[in-house]
Amino acid sequence: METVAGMNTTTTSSSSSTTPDWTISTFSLSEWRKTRDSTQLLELCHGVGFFYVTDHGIPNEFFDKHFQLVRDFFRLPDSSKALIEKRKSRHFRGWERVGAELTNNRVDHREQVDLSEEHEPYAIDIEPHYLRLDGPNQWLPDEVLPHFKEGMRDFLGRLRSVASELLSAIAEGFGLPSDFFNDIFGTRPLNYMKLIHYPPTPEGEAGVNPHKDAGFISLLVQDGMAASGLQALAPDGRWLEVNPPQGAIAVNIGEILQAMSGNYLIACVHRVVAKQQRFSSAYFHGPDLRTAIVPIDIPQRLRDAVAASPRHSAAKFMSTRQELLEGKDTIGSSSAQTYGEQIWNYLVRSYPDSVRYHYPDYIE
Ligand SMILES: O=C(O)CCC(=O)C(=O)O
Ligand SMILES: [Fe+2]
Repeated sequence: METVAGMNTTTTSSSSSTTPDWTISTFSLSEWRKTRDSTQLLELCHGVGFFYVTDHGIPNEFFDKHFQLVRDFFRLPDSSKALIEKRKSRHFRGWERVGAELTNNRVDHREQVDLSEEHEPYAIDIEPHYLRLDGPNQWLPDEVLPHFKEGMRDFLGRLRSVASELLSAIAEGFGLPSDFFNDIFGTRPLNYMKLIHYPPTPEGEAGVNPHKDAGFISLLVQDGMAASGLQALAPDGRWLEVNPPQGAIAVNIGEILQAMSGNYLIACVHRVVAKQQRFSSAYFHGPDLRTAIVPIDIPQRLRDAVAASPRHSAAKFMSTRQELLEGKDTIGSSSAQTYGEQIWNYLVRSYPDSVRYHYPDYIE
């Protein structure tokens, strides 16, 4: 069996045809630091669009402590968690109970806390309207949950560094300067994260329904090896179980990189169906909301590869709420023009009632 990045190619004796057998491969960040060779990384992001990053420098103990805090939070009574209820925040930060979120008009069976990098909010009537999403998080008082705020900020910072290094590696793979993507993050980058508690998923439902992520790339960690249920859609239409090796971080490409790379990199569709209770934290690496999503200059041979592959050339983006109401496929849209618009579309799709409450003039 010959192993190409992200793909095992087997030739069976009963047939002379070659059957690609898609897998999720590992990428060693410390190895890349030594070689600065990004070929494998680009292939992984062009293939499944999902991989495991190892040797990233964040020790296991850090994740263990993080998940102790996460479990402490979710163990609190609902009356305490409701102190930071997400519906109260016009920046869409805070806690939401199971069933509060929609993905593709289907309810997600999970409970979560949303946090972002924090900035002073803009004026309440700023235009474009999506800039109103930038602002503070909601935090529980320290006496309710000590050390939570520092712990979460620390986590956000650590994952941001790994994500930023991965973007350098991708930029170099395209023959661009190392800081190419990092330079467009601007003065108000909107990295955000979700702390998630999945109860066992009821039959016929999903912890989170199939979707592509907004932003550049997403980094996913989970508490406990056996408790996955995260699945990535392979190019052949099968769901691959995402089971990172101990200490590794699962990474997937977001819609910005798909759009900017002219679909050379693919934002992989994924979902969660949890067989047992699961805790995970997802970090979404995103720039300033004003960042324009414009195609970048990639080498001609990579453009040719997109043109030669219907899967790549026809790859789409998450449909807007309006498009879904009009009956469009769940992933049948073109790219948003800015990151702010991408995040706005996501919130309108997932939280129409909250958007109507905070921004009644901006949703039908
Ligand atoms: O829980 C996970 O591992 C993934 C969550 C996810 O895909 C998301 O929130 O976008
Ligand atoms: Fe996701």
